[in-house]
Amino acid sequence: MRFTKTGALTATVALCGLLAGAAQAETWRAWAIHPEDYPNVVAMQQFADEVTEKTEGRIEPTVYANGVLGAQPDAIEQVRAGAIAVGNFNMGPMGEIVPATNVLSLPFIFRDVDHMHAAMDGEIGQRFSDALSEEGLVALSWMDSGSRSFYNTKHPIETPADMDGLKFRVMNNDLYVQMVDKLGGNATPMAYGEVYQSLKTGVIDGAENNYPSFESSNHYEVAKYYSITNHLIIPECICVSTKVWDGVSDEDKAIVTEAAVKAADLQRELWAERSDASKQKVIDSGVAVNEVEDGQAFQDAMEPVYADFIAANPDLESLIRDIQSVQ
Ligand code: GTR
Repeated sequence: MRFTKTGALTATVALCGLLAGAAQAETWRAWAIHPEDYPNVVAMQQFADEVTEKTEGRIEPTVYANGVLGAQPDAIEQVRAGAIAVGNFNMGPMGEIVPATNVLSLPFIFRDVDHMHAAMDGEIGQRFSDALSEEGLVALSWMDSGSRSFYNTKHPIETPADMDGLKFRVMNNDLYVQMVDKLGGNATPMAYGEVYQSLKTGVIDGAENNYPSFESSNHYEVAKYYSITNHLIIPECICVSTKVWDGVSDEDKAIVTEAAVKAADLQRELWAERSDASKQKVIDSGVAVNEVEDGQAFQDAMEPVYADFIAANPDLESLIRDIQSVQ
């Protein structure tokens, strides 16, 4: 091949044209912690497809599943920095960044999942969205995450005394350390991706999660006792980086928001099915599932956690009371 000056010029002009075209299409990296077939990731994929289609490729999200873009606390920071555009985040690790969201990590703050939805789909959800937006995150919609219970490799937990001497992995939030401590166990904050190996090698004795996570992470292969305490019901968001959002046109903001709301609707539907299926799968595999004898004992043990939290965050007491009074 022979290069002439004009040829090189034409090629350069063509390349610039291509690059300019590419610059108009915004590629968004979307963070997701779970595997591709998990309800949240299926929903994120639907979100990505719909955004690409309806914006005619002006915004093209790509979903990175299995936490490959990093552990959750780091990914939240990356979204705030604008390096990752969007993510499906649990409010648990969010508390370290957005203090108001810690209210959602108070054990037994919601009576049940319906109570959580009633609060988050209304004015209270808006208060959390406002708090998130002050820290660089735009919450577009709220997903379900069921309720979390303890599981371990040693024996069933019937009363808080059964947690004595057991080491539990918790998500990265000091409230969970206090929670386990007040129940008599030992807590170790750890990234989700490290839990399976740590259970297997005995670095920890247990952890806590909902059925779909317990099952899809394969923790159930190692931890054969799942004890229903339902101590945490923590919502999850589809959250976009404010840094990215500020550059989006109003027309595309409307498209992205609608896609996120539809994705959350799909997630909630799939969630209900997956919870049942995961429960059945773990039971079939030989996991002993038990209801704790006295759920009230677990709730009573949380009184000092609430007292300390309110003492340290007096401005959040009214939010706690408002949530509790949602019917
Ligand atoms: C799951 C949740 C994840 C992550 C995980 C964990 O239920 O969907 O976002 O928070 O729990 O325990 O780290």
